[in-house]
Amino acid sequence: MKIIGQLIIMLLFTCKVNGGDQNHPTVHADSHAPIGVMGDHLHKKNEWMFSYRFMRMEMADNIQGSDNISSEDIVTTVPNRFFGQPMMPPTLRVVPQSMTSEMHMFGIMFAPNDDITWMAMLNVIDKTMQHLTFAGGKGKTPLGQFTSNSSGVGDFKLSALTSLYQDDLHKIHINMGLSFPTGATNNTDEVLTPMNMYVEQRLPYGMQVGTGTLDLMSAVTYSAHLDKLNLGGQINYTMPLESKNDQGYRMGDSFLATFWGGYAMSPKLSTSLRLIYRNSDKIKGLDSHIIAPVATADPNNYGGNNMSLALGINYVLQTGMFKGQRVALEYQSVLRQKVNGIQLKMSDMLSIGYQVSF
Ligand SMILES: [Cu+2]
Repeated sequence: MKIIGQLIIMLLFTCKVNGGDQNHPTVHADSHAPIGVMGDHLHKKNEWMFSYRFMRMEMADNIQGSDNISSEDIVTTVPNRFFGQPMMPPTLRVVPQSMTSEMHMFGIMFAPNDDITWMAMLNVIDKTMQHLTFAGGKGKTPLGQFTSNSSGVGDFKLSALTSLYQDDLHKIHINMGLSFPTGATNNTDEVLTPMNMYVEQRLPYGMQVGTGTLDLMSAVTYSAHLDKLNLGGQINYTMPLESKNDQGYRMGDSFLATFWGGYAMSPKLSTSLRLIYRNSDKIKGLDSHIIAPVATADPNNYGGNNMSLALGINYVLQTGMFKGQRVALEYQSVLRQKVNGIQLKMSDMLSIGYQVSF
């Protein structure tokens, strides 16, 4: 957190030096999409933008498909796909209870000309999962709880944004990018086994901070401004370009569609409402180091779809040394979800962001 504080101070200072230009156009609060949307705008020739976003996502309780399932039902009825291997019981014995994912996202945008804007992003990720282990090979007796933690730098992303159409009212652009496998896929932590031993193990897929594959990211974005009202939408598709990573698997393709509307109460302040639909496939392949009687160790228990609604607020500072800097917040809540197999239930997501261009 200290490093982030220093970085923000550095950015503020940079802006004071470069942002003093009185010819710089006034930035309005509603000139960008809600803060949870990535790559929603292009820049003018020679413009730079730095952004920092903090995202926090909470998950709790388990669902099978879209129905709740208790920890006791999981450990007595759900088969363990590793049954038959040494020390592996016939049913699952460890149940995730909750998960918190935090991301610090650093982004840079630069436009060498009016037709193309480059965007680079790097995330620092921190994931924590609470588990409940049940005693022995069968039964409903809890043994104890344990927490897994995994953190590090995620996958580095580089995209190019190009305008397809633009008039006074509407804009359409496409994003094409690559996600490079800079994030780790082999993080480990101590886990409590049903035999009451603490063992250092490779953490399941969802606890890793990278995908391990080179991924293609594509998106098309539409936005419109009508006086105090702004509307927009973005459709994203991400797919791995490799059939498997060094560990032997690949993440599923993912699709995201989002639509938003914003209202500017003043040039400084705007609010937004956004609908988000996500769909992702299960993991293909298997990491032979991930073997445990827990749902997260099975590649079939990944992917699914969900629909969320987000409320956002944007504020732009328009005078003084902070001129043109934008701070924004977006709070997302899941309306409905359906998962492949058994997974923790997504609940809320909070995004806080800071953007400055010069
Ligand atoms: Cu930008």
